[in-house]
Amino acid sequence: MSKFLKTLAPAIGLAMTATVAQAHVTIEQQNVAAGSTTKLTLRVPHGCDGSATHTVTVTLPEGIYAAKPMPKPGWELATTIGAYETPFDNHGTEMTEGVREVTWSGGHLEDAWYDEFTLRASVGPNVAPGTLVVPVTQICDEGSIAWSAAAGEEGEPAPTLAVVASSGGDHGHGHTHGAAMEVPATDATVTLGDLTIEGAFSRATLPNAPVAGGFMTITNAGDSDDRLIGASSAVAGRMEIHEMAMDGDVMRMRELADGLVLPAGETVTLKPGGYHVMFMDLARPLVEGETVDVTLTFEKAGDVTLPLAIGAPNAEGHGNGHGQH
Ligand SMILES: [Cu+2]
Repeated sequence: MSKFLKTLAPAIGLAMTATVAQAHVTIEQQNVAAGSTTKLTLRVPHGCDGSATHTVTVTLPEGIYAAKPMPKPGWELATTIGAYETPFDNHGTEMTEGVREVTWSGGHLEDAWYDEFTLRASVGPNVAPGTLVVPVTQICDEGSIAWSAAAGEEGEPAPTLAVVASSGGDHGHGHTHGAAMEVPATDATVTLGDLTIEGAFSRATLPNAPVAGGFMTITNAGDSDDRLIGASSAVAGRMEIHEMAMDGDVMRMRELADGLVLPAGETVTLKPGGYHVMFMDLARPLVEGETVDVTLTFEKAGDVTLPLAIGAPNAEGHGNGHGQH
């Protein structure tokens, strides 16, 4: 019996390591607008299989320009300059080269600790909406991890950045509102008592992504307020109702514990960067082009199940097709 337990112990230890390794190096900022200048925060949640990290290198993809890394106390900063495939118009000055790689080295980040590595950069105005892969190499006292695999590739997943369409000149730099990405629509309009729900969509997720947002427009034509108090789906272990709010200069989401109020006679829009229903503990990735059923629970109107169209990872809204207005 004791022999059996000894054999089991390493297996259990291995399983726990595998669970911890699910946390990946990621970029905090989820969506950046073409033509904007943005802060990019690399999050390093663990070392290399227990070993402390001493070096972090990020390779900036084509389309990311004029990068300026933030120095970190206790770490040496080095950059590699290289040519841009497409020159960048930096406020009237053509830049043909710039920082393509940033390395923070000589630090000491224990496996049990967490740290962030920051830079500021511009996204080219002509970068097409889509996913930019931002490879990171993490070097530890023992071993290293190449966070370099694109979605569907073998290996550790690279951090990614979703580029959304520029909102045009009138909103200034850094805004991601009003982006024009559209989703293959289900065109489902669902009514439930006085409520009309339209344009329900979500976004494709990367493999192993734990969460996703669900978005829609809800109109309450009645003369009393209602409230969205719950949601559920077969693809999520559980769901919550969230809002986005500024925390300092960082946008964060938080749960609306009392639900989302739907005032009488008004329309409330759940959209990226605002209110959303949150798929937690995703059972599988959401795949572009699919639909998933979600059941919404309202305080007064009761329950309704409706399909959400899964759009691109950076989808900003529900539409009737590309380029139509
Ligand atoms: Cu959320």
